[in-house]
Amino acid sequence: MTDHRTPAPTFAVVGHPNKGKSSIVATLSQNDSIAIALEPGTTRHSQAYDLTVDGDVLYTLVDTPGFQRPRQLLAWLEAHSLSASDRAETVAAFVNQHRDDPRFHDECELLTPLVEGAGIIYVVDGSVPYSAENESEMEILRWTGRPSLALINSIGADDYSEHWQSALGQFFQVVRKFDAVRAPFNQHLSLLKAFGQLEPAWEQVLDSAVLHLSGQRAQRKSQTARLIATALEEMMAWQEKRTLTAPQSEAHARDTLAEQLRQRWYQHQRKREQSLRLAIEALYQHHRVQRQEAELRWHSEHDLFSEGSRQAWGVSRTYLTTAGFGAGAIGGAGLDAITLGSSLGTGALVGGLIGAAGSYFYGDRLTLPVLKIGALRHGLQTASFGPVQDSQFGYVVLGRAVDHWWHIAHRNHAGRDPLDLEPSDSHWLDQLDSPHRQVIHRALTRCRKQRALSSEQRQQLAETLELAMDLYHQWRTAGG
Ligand SMILES: Nc1nc2c(ncn2[C@@H]2O[C@H](COP(=O)(O)OP(=O)(O)OP(=O)(O)O)[C@@H](O)[C@H]2O)c(=O)[nH]1
Ligand SMILES: [Mg+2]
Repeated sequence: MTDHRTPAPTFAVVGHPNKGKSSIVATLSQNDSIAIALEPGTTRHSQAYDLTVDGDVLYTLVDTPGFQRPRQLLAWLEAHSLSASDRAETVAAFVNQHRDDPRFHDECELLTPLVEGAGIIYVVDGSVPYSAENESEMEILRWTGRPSLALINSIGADDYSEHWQSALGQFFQVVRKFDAVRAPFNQHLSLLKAFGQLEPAWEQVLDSAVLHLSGQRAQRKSQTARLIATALEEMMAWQEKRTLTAPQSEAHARDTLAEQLRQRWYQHQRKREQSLRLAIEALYQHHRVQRQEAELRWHSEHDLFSEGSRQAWGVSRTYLTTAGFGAGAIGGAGLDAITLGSSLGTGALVGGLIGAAGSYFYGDRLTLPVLKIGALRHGLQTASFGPVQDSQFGYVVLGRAVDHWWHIAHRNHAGRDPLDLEPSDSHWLDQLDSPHRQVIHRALTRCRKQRALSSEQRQQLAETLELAMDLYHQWRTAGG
């Protein structure tokens, strides 16, 4: 727990205009609502952002406007200071006297949190050369007497960080490289540890912040696994039903009905998938992720039900045979029982069909649900569409969900690029061992037969999905 006797430290993120100050604040406070833009002068006022975990504020970051007139400000300080011992007071006096002076609006905004006791995070752009202009800024910051750290954030492609390192080292206790957009989570943590080194009173608070954030990250992963498990359960079992008042004997009427129910079924599945996306994004405090298109057309060429989607996300035949089901090829006679496209060559079918517990699934193709019309009872008939007839659909949903999770979990809050989810061409789930494959496969099969999972089975599925997520991460980071 956070020690409530020690207040959470506050850091003011300061520097030249347009060097990534707001980006650093967004990433370290996990807040994607902060304005970040190409134009200098985007941030006009100082604004504090808390990082909270379970209601505890772990630290506060203050986003500030950039220095506009550092030389004039430094000249004023030098003219008004009597000795080195009154420098911090001289800075405070400057702010007091210039609060309403429009020429020094930005300087007063950025110095105020420092006068009030914040630590300093000075941000520079390592992709442009060091310039003497920065010296006045660094000198002013030194005058405040506050604990300070410099971050070299790289906006462009060039690298001048070594020059920066030696210059910054003369003014700041700690100098670190930190890319607001790309720095991985463990670098966020090591940066927090570095903040703790600035002042003895902050060390323990920031060490505990690191623990809290690591714990939160692990928890978010488990929660994601549960969210995916629930979505899979619902989507596998989903059925559109309608009660018919007149018997649907005519082929034309049946086709129309099938089309209506099919549309509704697809729409429901797409919406359910979208709500899963949003739930995972909310869990990671990403509220403004831009996807390429409107919800239902999201990644339309890899739509939930397309052949491309199946190829990208479905599992292989080999996978299915090792999911623990009695595998056996069925001869041509069995084919009529399944709604397969006629385009499939016989060669592709050999060994491809697996009979399991009275159901069929075909590893190389997504079998779509069909319209069923029940027997006439009391003058009424029920028409139904769904659930899916095989589990391949579940693997597609799972693959897409895990991929989306991974991108969200590794997205910094300074990121403003649209999220483009490229389908994978590798069956990463092949890394999963046979017992765990069985857990997933049994759950999917159970759900599509509309038998509810017990709470134990649900828990087991979520734990297995979490393992699958780890494997996905390993596959990704191994350069897959
Ligand atoms: N590639 C890359 N771009 C960055 C990074 N940090 C900032 N930028 C870009 O640099 C520009 C300025 O970023 P801001 O975070 O708004 O900079 P700022 O210092 O707050 O700017 P002002 O508020 O105008 O003083 C934006 O276009 C950002 O997208 C980074 O780490 N990598
Ligand atoms: Mg800004």
